[in-house]
Parts: sequence; C-alpha cells; structure tokens
Amino acid sequence: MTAEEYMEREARYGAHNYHPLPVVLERGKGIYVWDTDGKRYFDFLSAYSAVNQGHCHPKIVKAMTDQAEKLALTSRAFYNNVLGEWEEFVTKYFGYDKVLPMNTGAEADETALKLCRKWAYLKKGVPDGKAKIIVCEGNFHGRTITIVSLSNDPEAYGGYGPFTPGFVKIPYNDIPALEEALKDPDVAGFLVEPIQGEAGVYVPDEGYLKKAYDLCKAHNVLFMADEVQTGIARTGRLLACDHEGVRPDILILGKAISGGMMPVSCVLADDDIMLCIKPGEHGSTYGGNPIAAKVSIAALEVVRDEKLAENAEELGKIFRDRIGKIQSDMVELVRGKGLLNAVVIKPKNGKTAWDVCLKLRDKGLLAKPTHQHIIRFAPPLVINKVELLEAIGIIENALAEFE
Ligand code: IF1
Repeated sequence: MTAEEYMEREARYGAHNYHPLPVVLERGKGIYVWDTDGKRYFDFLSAYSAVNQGHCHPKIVKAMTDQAEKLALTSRAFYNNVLGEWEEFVTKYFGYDKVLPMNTGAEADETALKLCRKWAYLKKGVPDGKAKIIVCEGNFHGRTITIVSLSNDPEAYGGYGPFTPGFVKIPYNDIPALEEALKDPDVAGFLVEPIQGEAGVYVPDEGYLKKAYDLCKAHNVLFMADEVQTGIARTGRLLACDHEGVRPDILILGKAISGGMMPVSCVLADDDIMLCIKPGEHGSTYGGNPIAAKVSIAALEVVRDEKLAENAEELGKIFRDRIGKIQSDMVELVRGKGLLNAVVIKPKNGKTAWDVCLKLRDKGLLAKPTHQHIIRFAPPLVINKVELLEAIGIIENALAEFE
C-alpha cells in the first residue's frame, strides 16, 4: 500500500477527530522513526513526551514481553505479585507515601480531582458538595467531560456541555489572581501545569510555582501538579516542579512513566490525603496491571540509569541558544525548559507553522504545530549532542527556504 492509501483508509473508517501531519510511520528506534517508504526521520514530538526514553527501548520492550508471557491482567479484584513491587519502586522514586495507578493522563487528573474533593470533605471540613478547585486558563488536562469543563479553549469544550461545576478559572502565571481566589474557604485545591504544554510551552515566571505553593499552604489548599507532560526528565529535572524545589501535595504523572509502551498513569500523595479514598470508591480495570507495573519500573530505571534529566538540561540550552540565533523573519521567539521547547512562528507570504512542519518532514524531521503559529520541539531524551546539532541544521535549512 502507498502512504496515500494508508491515509485514505484512516479517513474512510476512522473518526475524524484528528488532523495528522501527512506521514505514515511503521517503525521506531531510539530518536528515529521510519515511514512506510523506508524514509527515516528525527522524531521531535516523542508522542507528546511519552517516548522520552526513545522508541522501543530494548530494556522496556523486554520488561513488557517477559511479563506479557506470564500474566497480563488480573484486575484489582485479586492481588498479583508485581503491583506491589511497582508501588514500592514508584513511591520511593518520587518520594511519596502512596501511589494510585490509572491508565491515561486524563484519568490521573480525574483521580486527583476526586481525591482533592474527598480530602476537602473528610479533612478540611468543607460542607458536602461545596468544594471548589482552582484551575488556570490555557490549561490542558485531557478530554473527559469534567476536564473539558476546566478548559477555556472552545475547540476542547465546545458542544460538550453541560459541564461539571465546582471549578474556578484564573489566569496562569498570576499570583494576585490566585491570592484572591484562595480567599474562598471552600477552595480545596489548585491544579496547575508547571509549564503549559498545549498552550504552546508557556513557561511561567521564575518563582511562580513556589509562590503558588506557599499560598496554597497558607490557606490549607492542596497544590496539585499535572506533570503528565513536563514530568519524567523532560524539562531537565525529574519533575518540572523540582526547578523551584516544590513538592506537590498531589503529583499527577502519565505518558513517559511507561516510555510510550502502553498507557500508564498515576497519582502520588502522602497518607493523610491518599487514604481519604476507601475500597470501592475509585479504580480501573487495567490500572496497575502486571505489564504496566513491569514496563513502568523499566521506563523509570532507564531515566535514572541513562541520566536523561541531565541530558535534557544540557541539550535544551544548546537548542534554545542555536535556534535563537537563526536569521529568519519567521522565528519570532523560542522558549522552553530542558528538551520541551517551542518556536513561535511569524507567518510569511502566507506560509505558516504548518508549512514549516511539512518542510521539516521533507528534510527528515517530524514536529507538529500547535495553535496555528507555534511548533513544539521535543525529541526523545536519549538524543546526543551530535544528533541534536544535525537536527538543528535541518531546522535552519528548512527555515532558510522560506527566506
Ligand atoms: C491528544 C496537547 C500535548 C497533558 C497534560 C494531561 C493530559 C495531557 C499536561 C492527558 C495530554 C496530549 C494529549 C494529546 C495531545 C497532547 C498534548 F497538545 F494537547 F497539549 F502533549 F501537548 N495533562 N496531552 O498534556 O493525557 O489522557 O491524553 O493520556 O491527542 O489529545 P492523556
């Protein structure tokens, strides 16, 4: 089949809820993916930061296949011999008393919201049904009805009402707005992305997270960090909150916690919070399944053993420095942390970020525009300096062709 035929088949039989860049992939290894014609590309999306450890990392593949041959799924109706191993590993790795496993990022965010409300009623003394949670404009936390209720992006929430009540939206990176919202005694939690990914890799002012955390503490409000995209070494630290020495009360993880092998997500918290949810009050058929447990341990070991956070920190600086020096009217701005970066593109002669991404594809590098005018660049964190410089060369050449 030709690439065209693969794409037509998807359009014919699949729902039209995506608009992919026209490239059909069939194989991945490390920082590279190959299309159905055998052409190789740098993957500068990394499945939205799920594949931080690189495609098909041998250690993670082995963990997956070994466990798949033994025991794949028990549900949580019974114990299995690996879930506890993962729970011990993950809680020690991130430094929390307890972990609750789910599958997708959206489910982990939902779990955090439920946990926060339970805590508000059981521990903070908020009257039943009155708990409020503060969220930030420009957020992206997933696609469920409750989560799109938090969104102020019409594309995400439009046509999906009625929406879940109990949320207060304030501007991102705005401490006075948070201070004001926290005056309400029924506020139970504050949910925030340490860097807003979907908004276009929007990095808040230095000190924002720390100030927000301190304000939450002063008001007995839970600080909940959605590190689904920023977590697991992407921004140059294990967690983006580590840049400011903030330890969230509720930590939400997904994506790279499995190295992109399968959906694994979780919520971490200490006993005082986590034990507010009792048996039967929350869960998921696949959450914490034996394959997920083994895959996730391997994925996190790779992050530690291959020093991916350190690599992201170092190479991220080179990336922003070199891209910032490109002589092109189309490069308005480059921003980011570690290897989570975005370039804001100024359209030229009717050519937009989409056209730049098509040009990059032709030259062997895959990236995806967000919000018309922004391109996100997030390679697997196993990339080395020589490879990064080659990729930067491709970006330079692509932009030069629009001059
Ligand atoms: C799609 C964006 C990235 C997330 C944060 C929770 C979730 C996500 C901070 C939900 C998911 C995704 C989903 C993906 C596109 C993508 C994305 F462009 F929309 F913003 F990564 F940048 N919290 N992000 O970023 O996780 O339920 O998907 O596992 O196609 O919707 P999920």
